[in-house]
Amino acid sequence: MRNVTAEQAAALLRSKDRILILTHLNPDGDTLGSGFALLHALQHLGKTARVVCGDKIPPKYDYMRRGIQGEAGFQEAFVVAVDIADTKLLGARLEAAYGERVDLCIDHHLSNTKYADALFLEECAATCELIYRVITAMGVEITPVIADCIYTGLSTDTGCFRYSNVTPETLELAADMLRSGANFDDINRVMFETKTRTYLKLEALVLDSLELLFGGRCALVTITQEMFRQSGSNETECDGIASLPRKIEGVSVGLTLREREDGSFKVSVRTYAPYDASAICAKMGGGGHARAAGCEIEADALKTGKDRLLDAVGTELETR
Ligand SMILES: [Mn+2]
Repeated sequence: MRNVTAEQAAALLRSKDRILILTHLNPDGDTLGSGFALLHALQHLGKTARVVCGDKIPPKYDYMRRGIQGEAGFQEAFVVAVDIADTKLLGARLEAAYGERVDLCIDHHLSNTKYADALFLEECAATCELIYRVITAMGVEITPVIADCIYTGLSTDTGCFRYSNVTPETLELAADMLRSGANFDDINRVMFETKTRTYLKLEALVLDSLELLFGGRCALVTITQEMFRQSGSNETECDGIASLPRKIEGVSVGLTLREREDGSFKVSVRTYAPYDASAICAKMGGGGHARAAGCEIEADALKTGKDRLLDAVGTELETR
């Protein structure tokens, strides 16, 4: 593994063709915005590229695909991962195929496991900030669709510019994307306002599962497969739920446990300063950012997994 700059990443991409862009499981606005912005930029340079994801990409992101040319018979010659801290986040199928052969990774997670041959890593609000720097270093103009993609990553990874990860540079880049024609009002509505009916039903069930712990300083909600069945919702609609527990007055650590089909649980941890979500998740073999991180609980180990998680939370609340 070698660390590279935006300019070096751009030079690398310029020298390659047939570029496969990997995005993470449970895809969000940042991994998809990064992937599709890069894909559009590469197409501009006359290259073929494709974005893939181990999960189905929700249709609300379809606007990122406008102007993409089909690439029948595409056979990748260079593999790029965007916004992916660990090859586990590719999902089993893509990890088996590409986990050991990622040529370039562009990422903003300090917990990155350095699996790629070349790594462009800086801590910032969204991987889209880094993608913007790579695209401009490649000499590609920011078209309206690229602006839409980058704006989406910036806004979704910052809770619409509300979280502490926002810097003056984040806001300046967002302003630049508006100048380049980003449909920010439509994007904000789709990402932050619009809820499906099935999601609202799910949210009601999830709120019923709420547990307040550590004297109300920690809140935990659980999403089960049964709740998906009852509400008609599914995991692609769960983005917003992780931020729910932390909204409760007095809560500094919010935990969301989401059951997968195989019975394992995905844990999302959201904190307020000074509590470190990535420190909590590191003790569970996971990682992420200071205020937003994730880890796993194995199938059939819910009780012990939850105990370990709450131990980690307790330590964090006591020692900070
Ligand atoms: Mn991200």
